[in-house]
Amino acid sequence: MNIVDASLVGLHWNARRGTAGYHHGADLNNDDRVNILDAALVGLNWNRVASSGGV
Ligand SMILES: [Ca+2]
Repeated sequence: MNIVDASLVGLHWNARRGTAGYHHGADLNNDDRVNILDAALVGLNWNRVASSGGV
């Protein structure tokens, strides 16, 4: 997680899967929405590599 991940979450904030604003890279917990839970994951995993392999 780094500034790129944080930027993706910000750019795609509140987007849902299937909409134009959605980006898989911003949906860190894969719940089909980009929201506070994804932002929290960025904070928790700052400077760590995502176990899922990332984007
Ligand atoms: Ca999410």
